[in-house]
Amino acid sequence: MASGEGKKSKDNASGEGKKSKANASGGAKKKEVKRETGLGLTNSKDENFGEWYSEVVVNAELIEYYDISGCYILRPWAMSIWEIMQVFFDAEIKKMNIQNCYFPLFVSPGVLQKEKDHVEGFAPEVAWVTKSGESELEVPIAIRPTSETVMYPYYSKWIRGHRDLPLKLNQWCNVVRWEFSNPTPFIRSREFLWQEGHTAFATKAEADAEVLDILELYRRIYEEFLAIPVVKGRKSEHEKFAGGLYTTSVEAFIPNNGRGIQGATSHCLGQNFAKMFEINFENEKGEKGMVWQNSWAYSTRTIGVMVMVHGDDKGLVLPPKVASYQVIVIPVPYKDADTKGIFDACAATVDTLSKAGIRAKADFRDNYSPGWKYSHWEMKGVPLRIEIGPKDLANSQVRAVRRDNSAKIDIPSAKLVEQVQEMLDNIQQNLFDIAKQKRDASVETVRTWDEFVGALSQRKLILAPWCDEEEVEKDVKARTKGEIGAAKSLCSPFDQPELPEGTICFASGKPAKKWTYWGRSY
Ligand code: 87F
Repeated sequence: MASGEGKKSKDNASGEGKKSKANASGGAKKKEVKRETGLGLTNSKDENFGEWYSEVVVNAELIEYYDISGCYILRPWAMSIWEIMQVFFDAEIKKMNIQNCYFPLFVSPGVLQKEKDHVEGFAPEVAWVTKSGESELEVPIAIRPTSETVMYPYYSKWIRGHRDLPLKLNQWCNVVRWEFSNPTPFIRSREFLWQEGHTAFATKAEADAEVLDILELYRRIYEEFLAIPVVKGRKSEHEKFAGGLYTTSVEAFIPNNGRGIQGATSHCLGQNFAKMFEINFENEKGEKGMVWQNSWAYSTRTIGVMVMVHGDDKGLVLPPKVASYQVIVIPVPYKDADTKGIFDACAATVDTLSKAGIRAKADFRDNYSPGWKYSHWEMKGVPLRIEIGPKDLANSQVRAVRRDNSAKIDIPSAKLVEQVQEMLDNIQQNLFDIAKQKRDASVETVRTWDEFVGALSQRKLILAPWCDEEEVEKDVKARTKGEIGAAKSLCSPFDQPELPEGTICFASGKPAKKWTYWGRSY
């Protein structure tokens, strides 16, 4: 790795662009650690968001820090969330006749630089292999930051006639971008996992349709799986992928620090890459044409957004749809209780739930108390806890406790599956509803520059009428530059409020063309 940077930095997620000095002033913000168990968080989400995030991802056993800054170990608890989303997305794209493939991790310098415009701005982030053992490589080799330049020479080779189209490939892989600003687990890391889709069509109409079909899948990942509301929209010329024609995205919002976050992108590349890589085909009439291309991706960033949106002061809160255990069953034997009976009831509960397709697990460890287990599984965000003690055994019932709102109910054993399923569905819906309430409460519609600046200082997600001029966006960035980062456009929502004739741009005073979301962002 040419960058040779191995120093350990303590990452944070405050999104304030600098390290927050955690509790330097005497720990007034610290909550007392539960010393007896070692469980519990020392930082609170509302008071010290960045430190809280760093603590949650580690204490919930999602990640472990690594000795290379910006690189993180994804532990099974994180990987299982990724896999659940992967199973969904992979099946959906297969229904669309998109096929999986795998291209190499390494890129030769010639190929990487072929599409200059696209690589230029990103060049500082490309990591290079320069040595093998002690000897310098004759030609250094780049590590893929994305795979356009890796794949498209072969698209040129494989596509000859209209019968070779559409060509629709996807790969699940890792990419490396040697970021220098504020690394944050899941949100901005130097290596991350994603899927990247790269498709080629005979017509623009087909490409346009696919851009939106994929974007809808991304919306579903966020809203249906992660219980996070997103806005679908189009990126400005300034914020789009420079190598493409236009970029669409799903945008989420973190109310605690007032930052927007791009959740996933679906680009129409137009014919830019086709020109560069000579991806041509002959149509039915024997005429030559250039393909229309798309590319699209979502990454492990999804998991970070989920932690930020739903987590609380007890730790992670997992939406049931992505929880690897949806139910944790904990035996609560008292001194003289029928311990074997209780353990058997726990095992039977897991068995019944599992047979019904509910992901359940019992914690039979005998070196931890029930209280410790409660805290442990709360920290890990398991949606539903089932406790079984002597009274429950006697009454043929179990006690269920929700992670999202701590509500407790007794469920008769005969109605176990039905009621647990109903509670899980309620938790999923409740998490989405609360996240949407908070997001919506953060939206502020403004019409003037003064209102814009006021809303920005209150960490709002700002909806403003805009003239859609690139120079004006650059000006907004320049005028809002400061300690905690400049404001930029997030997207112009597809779902546009009415824009009455004569509405003027909040920043330039020129006629407004569209409503656009603005804010600070990750
Ligand atoms: C970093 C280094 C080199 C982003 C980079 O969004 C190149 C790039 O091209 C780069 N960071 N990008 C843009 C990626 C565009 C596009 N690629 C396929 C996607 C979706 C998946």
